[in-house]
Amino acid sequence: MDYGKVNDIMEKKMLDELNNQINEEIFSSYLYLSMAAYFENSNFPGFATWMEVQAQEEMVHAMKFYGYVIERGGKIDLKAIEKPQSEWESPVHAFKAALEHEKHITSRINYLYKTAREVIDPATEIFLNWFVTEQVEEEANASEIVAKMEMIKDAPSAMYMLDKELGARIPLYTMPVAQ
Ligand code: OFO
Repeated sequence: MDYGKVNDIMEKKMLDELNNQINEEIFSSYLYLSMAAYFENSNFPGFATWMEVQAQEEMVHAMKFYGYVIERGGKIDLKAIEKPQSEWESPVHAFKAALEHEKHITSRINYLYKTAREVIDPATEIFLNWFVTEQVEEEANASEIVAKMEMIKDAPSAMYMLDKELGARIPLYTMPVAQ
């Protein structure tokens, strides 16, 4: 009986796209770090903290793809990271850009999922499930912040409160104390 492709060797197309995703996730981290720096310079330390934690999360995403490629015996192919934008017109413009970026990442994850189906790679499909769920949360978080900012319309005291609220986000890790 012909079972089709049932071995465990990853298709080149799948491997290439997983390697591209490592780059996408590291770029996401870079972009959010750039937004964190923009907020620091604009005197919104809470928004900066939120973006810094977001940048940490994106590195974790990159490492999940990295670890998975290695686990499957694939070759890691790291590419150059694009320079991110460094200035935005206002905080709401930056968060809108973050939301648009998350929508782009969702379309990338969906494309990876489609590719896994095409090349009959159920292990990768299952691996991607976590990211499918994560993207729903990522878009919802950014969209909620944009909605709040649009409601506030730059009113200074409300922006101050929102900055405080977002600044309560807990970092995934803190820098070790210098020896
Ligand atoms: Fe923001 O989820 Fe990864 O990129």
